[in-house]
Amino acid sequence: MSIGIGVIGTGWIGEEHVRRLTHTVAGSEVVAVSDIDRERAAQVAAISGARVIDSAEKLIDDPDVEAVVITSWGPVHAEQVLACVASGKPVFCEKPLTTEAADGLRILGAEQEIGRRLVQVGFMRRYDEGYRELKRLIDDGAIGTPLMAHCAHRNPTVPESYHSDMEAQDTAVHEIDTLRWLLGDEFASVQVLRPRSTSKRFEHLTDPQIMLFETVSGARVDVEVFVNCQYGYDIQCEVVGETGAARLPDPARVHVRGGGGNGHAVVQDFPSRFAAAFDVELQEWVDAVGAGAEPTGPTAWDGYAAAVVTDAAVKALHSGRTVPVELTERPSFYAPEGAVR
Ligand code: NAD
Ligand code: ISE
Repeated sequence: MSIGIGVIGTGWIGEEHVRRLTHTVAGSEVVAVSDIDRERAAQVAAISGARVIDSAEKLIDDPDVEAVVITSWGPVHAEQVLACVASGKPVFCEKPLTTEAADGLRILGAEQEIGRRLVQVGFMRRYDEGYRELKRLIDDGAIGTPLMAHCAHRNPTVPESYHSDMEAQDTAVHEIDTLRWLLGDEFASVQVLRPRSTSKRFEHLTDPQIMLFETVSGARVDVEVFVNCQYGYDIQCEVVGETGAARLPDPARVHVRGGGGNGHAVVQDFPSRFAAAFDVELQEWVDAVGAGAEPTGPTAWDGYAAAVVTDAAVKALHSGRTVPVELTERPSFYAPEGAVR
């Protein structure tokens, strides 16, 4: 028996997830899609033979839809997630859960009121084999207590609609979630530095940015966000502990010597860099939904905590100051480690 899934937002990643849920993930069937761009929705619906439904609200209420995947734009996630929770349906929401932390708090309240965790957030790096190995090493004490982490998040280019706040809200949000999970620590403050801007950006964009975080236990994390690096999709992460350092591996690529060089090709985009992670992420979500269990991945708390940090990073970018990260007390409903592996 397959789970009937409704997908809201049939843009770039919506289409990817419809393909994945149709051809790769076992136990799922995309039965309905919705997008404000109806023509686009119809094209994507054809991948799985799904119905096109006029609005997100109607899709959520549709009796054939047993669970919802939200892949619309970040600023509209909050209301759509709240509608899913109100209907008692499990919902997988692409990151960011909300672009503002206040909306995340509303989602935490709604889930607690209904008394069941229904929300999973699409922080897919937790499903990447390299990051999982890093996490195992840190948890096993292989590098001692973590003191620092150095990260880089480089995209080749971004569209003109991408703006400076999105370097935190849309891009560094991945490192923010991943480092909370890897270190088992919350962020306490953030400062944002503006290096010389690249001439390859759209004029309105501050790029690159360097985000400097301090965690509650005093570790330091630096994240270089550079979304017009031109040469490829490059994700770097090194965690330095008291007795060793552990670095995220580059994706497996054949090493070539010759033609005056000695190295391997750089991955060009995030779909190929994290394809396997997306597959595992959605399979585990479908398995949990199919079993009638609560989701096992990143929770609404994780989505809220990330949004508090990105709110602070946006303030830090505009003010030039170090901004504190102020989380509300974690409700016992979200276990101390949440669903974090
Ligand atoms: P996109 O612009 O290609 O697609 C978004 C779609 O949502 C568009 O078709 C738009 O018409 C639709 N939409 C907007 N408002 C809507 C509404 N109210 N109801 C229904 N549809 C609506 O964007 P994208 O790149 O596919 O990104 C979508 C989301 O996925 C974003 O939150 C983004 O951050 C996230 N994302 C995550 C990853 C990842 O690595 N996990 C990668 C890419 C995108
Ligand atoms: C995009 O939305 C993603 O989530 C990608 O993983 C990230 O690399 C990119 O910067 C975002 O815009």
